[in-house]
Amino acid sequence: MIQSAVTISLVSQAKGGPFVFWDDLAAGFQQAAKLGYDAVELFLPGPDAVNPQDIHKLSAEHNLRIAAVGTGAGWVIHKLSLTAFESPIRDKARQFIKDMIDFGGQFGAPAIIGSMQGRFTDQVPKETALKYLSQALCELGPYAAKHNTPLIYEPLNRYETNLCVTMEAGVALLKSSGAQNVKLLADLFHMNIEETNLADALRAGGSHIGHVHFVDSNRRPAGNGHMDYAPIAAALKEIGYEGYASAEAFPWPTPEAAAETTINSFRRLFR
Ligand code: LER
Ligand code: MN
Repeated sequence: MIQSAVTISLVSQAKGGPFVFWDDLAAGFQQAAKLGYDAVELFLPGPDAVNPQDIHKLSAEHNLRIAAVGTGAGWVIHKLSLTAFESPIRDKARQFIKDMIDFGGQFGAPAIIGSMQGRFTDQVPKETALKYLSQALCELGPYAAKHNTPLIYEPLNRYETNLCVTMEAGVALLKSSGAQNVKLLADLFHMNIEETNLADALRAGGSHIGHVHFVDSNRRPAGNGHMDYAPIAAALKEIGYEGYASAEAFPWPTPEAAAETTINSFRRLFR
C-alpha cells in the first residue's frame, strides 16, 4: 500500500522552495501526525544539523516514520556537485552524500540525490558528466545497502539539470551505469514539464521507481493545480508501487493548509 509523507525543511537558504513545513522539526512532526500522515521527509542543512536522538524521539512520540532525507543542502549551502569540474568538489559531494546516507540509515530512510547531480557544462561535456554521475551512483548505491536502504536518484526538469530529465533517461542511466541498489524518484512536478504522458512514464519506470514526490502541476499541493491524477494513481497501482507519495510542494497558501490539501488528495486517490 502506498504511504503518505510530508516534507519538513530546516534549510533557511532554500526558503521559497517546495517544502511544506519549515524551521521547526517538532512542530512539523506534530502537524503531520495530527493530519494522519504515515511519515515525514527531511530536508536538513547536513548530517550534523540535528541530534539523531531527537528524531528517534519525535518519530516514536508521533508514530511517524522517516520516508527519506534530501541531500540538496550540499548544493544549496556548499555548492557541491557530483559532476563538478574540480575533482575535490566531486569528492566532497560524494562524502556529503555518504554522510547523509549514514544519517538517514539510522532511521531506515534512504537519501535522495536531486540537485547534487549537477549539470553538464562547457568545461564538463555531457559524456564526462554522465560518467562522473554513473561512477557516483556505483559507489553510493552499494554504500547505502549497508543500511538496507536504497539510494534514490531523481531526474529533474530541464531548468534544474540537463543530465536526466525523464523516467526513461533515468532507467537508461541505471542500466548503463550498472549501479546497484539505486531507485528512481518520480517527482510529478518535474514529470509534468518533461514527460509526454505521466502515466506512461511511470509504467516505463516500473520497478525502478522507489519514491514519489506528490505535488501538482504548478508545484502547489496536490489538488491545487491541473494535474490529472486518476491515470497517475492507476499507473502506480499497475506497477505495484508501494513506496511513499511524499508532499514536496510549496507551502501554499500556508504550510498547514498545504499539508491538509495533500492528505485529502492522497486519501481520495490511494485509499
Ligand atoms: C528539486 O527540484 C527537487 O525536486 C528535489 O526533490 C531535489 O533536490
Ligand atoms: Mn523532488
